[in-house]
Amino acid sequence: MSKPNQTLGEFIIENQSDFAYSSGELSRLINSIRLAAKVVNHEVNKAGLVDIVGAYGETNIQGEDQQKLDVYANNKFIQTLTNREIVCGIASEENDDFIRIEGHKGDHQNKYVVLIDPLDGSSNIDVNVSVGTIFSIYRRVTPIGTPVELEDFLQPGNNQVAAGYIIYGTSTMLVYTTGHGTNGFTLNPALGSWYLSHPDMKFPESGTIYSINEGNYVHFPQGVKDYIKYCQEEKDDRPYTSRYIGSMVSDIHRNMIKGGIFMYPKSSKANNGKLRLLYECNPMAFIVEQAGGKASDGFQRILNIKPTELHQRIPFFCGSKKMVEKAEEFMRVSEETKKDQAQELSFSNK
Ligand code: AHM
Ligand code: MG
Repeated sequence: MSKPNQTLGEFIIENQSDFAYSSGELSRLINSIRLAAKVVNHEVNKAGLVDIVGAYGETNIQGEDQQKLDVYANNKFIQTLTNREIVCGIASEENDDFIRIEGHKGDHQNKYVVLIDPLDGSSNIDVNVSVGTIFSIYRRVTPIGTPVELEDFLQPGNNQVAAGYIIYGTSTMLVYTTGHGTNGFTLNPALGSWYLSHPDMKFPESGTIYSINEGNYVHFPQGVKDYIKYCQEEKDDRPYTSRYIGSMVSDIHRNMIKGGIFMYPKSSKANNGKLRLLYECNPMAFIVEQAGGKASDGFQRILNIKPTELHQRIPFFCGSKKMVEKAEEFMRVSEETKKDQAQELSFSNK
C-alpha cells in the first residue's frame, strides 16, 4: 500500500512482510543500494565539473573502454555491500570474476548474492546523457556457511528475489521490484530522501515507440528487419515513433511510462547481441514483467533461460506486451520461412 510522501525507507519497512524470507536482510540490502546510489548520483551530477570524465585507460573483460565513472560506481557499490556484510557474493559487469564475501567472522552466513551493472550506458557520460545502474538479487543455492560458488550466480532470472535500476536523469529515480509489482522513487537531492513518486508502475499494454539501434539494420536477422518495416508502415496507429538514447535504462524507463518496445537483437556481427543476460536483461525483465510488460530473446521468455556463464550475452526484446508479442511473431515467421526454404533447397539438390 502506497501513501502520499512515503519515503523509500518507510516503504521498505512496511512491505518487508511481502517477502517470503523476511528476516530483514533483504531490506538492509536494498537500503545499502539506495545509499550507494546516492553517492554515485552525486558523482554523476558533478561529472561535467571535475576531471573525472573520460576513459580510465583500461578495458573491461568484454574489451570495452572503461570510463572513470564506471570504475567509481563499481567500487562504490562493491565497497558499500562488502562493508555492510549483508551479501555473500557480488558479480559485476565490470569485473572478470565474482567476488566472495566471507563476513566478519569468516563464517559465510549471508544468504544473498548481488549482480550489478554499476553504470550502464556509460558511453553517454561525457555527453551529459542519462545513465543508469542495474541490480539483481538472488538467494544463494549453495549451503549457508560455505563460500559462494559460480552456481549461486548462474540462476535463471525466475529465481530473482529483487531487482531494480537507478536512472541518473533529469531527476534521479530508483525503480525496483521484489516480485510484488514495480515501484518508482524519486530522489529529493536537497534532503537526500527518496520519495514514492511512481507507485505500482504499469507498462502500457501497447504503445507507439520503438527503440533500436537502426544503424545496425543491415546486420539484423530478417525477422527484426521485417518488424522494423512493420513499425514504419502507414497503417492504423503506425508508423511508430523511433526513440533510441543508447542507454538501456533510460530507453526502457521511458517506454514503461509511455508504451513502447526496446530491442537489442543479435546481428551478423554479434551472434548473441550485446546485452548481458545476468547484469542487464534478467533484472530489467523482472522489473518489466512485474509492471505487466514482457521480455524475450525473440523466441522465449528471458526469465526462463538457464545461464551458462557470468558474462553471457543474449538478444533482448522488452516492453509493452503486445508489441513484444508482435516482434516475436515476425521472428517466428521468418525462422519458419528460412527452414522451409532450406528444406526446399535440400529436396531440389537430391
Ligand atoms: P554498457 O553496459 O557497456 O554501457 O552497454 C550497454 C548499453 C545499453 O545501455 C544500450 O542500450 C546499448 O549499450 C547501446 O549500444 P549501441 O551503442 O550498440 O546501440
Ligand atoms: Mg551495461
